[in-house]
Amino acid sequence: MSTPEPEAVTVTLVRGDITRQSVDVIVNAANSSLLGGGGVDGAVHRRGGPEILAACRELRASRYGKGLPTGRAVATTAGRLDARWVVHTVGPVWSRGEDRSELLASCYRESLREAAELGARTVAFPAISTGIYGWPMDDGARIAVRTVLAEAVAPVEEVRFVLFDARAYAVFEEVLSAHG
Ligand code: AR6
Repeated sequence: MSTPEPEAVTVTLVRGDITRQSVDVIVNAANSSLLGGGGVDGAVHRRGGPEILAACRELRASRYGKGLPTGRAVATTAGRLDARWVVHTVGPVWSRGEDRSELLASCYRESLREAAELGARTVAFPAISTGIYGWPMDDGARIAVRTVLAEAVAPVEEVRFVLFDARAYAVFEEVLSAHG
């Protein structure tokens, strides 16, 4: 008996605002509180409306009383966004003295697992931890691309990295082309 080949996921790059994407899942670069913040998180709640925050509050009152741990992911409604779900994940804060790469990889892996369980085909990611959390863009891009190529499974068909500015886009483009 032969083992079926894993379906290759298509990785695409887009420059822009992740909250403007039409996909099944928009991944939010959240914090442990799940109650909002700046950057992607602020934009997701602003544009997605109060339904998302209400769902996050429910998660805090039930499964995540102490907050969502770093490296983990959880789904809610996408509210008014043009998506079916928002998957919230908590990236690690960059540290010069401590290697937290595995936690950053875990964000991508756990978000993809959550997306696949929901039945998502298309998933949009921001460059997690590379904003307010201070992760260097080149290293963040390497971890993101490597983890997505290794971990994305059916029914996920397309993973779209949505990069806010030209520099982030260029860095991801270079890392992606290095993977052939
Ligand atoms: N669309 C796409 N990318 C964006 C957008 C957007 N609308 N806004 C920012 N970026 P960040 P983090 C880029 O700070 O570093 C929040 O307060 C940004 O340029 O959103 O994981 C949370 O509540 C950067 O490259 O997330 C946490 O407290 C990348 O997205 C904390 O920030 C991630 O930047 C999380 O920090």
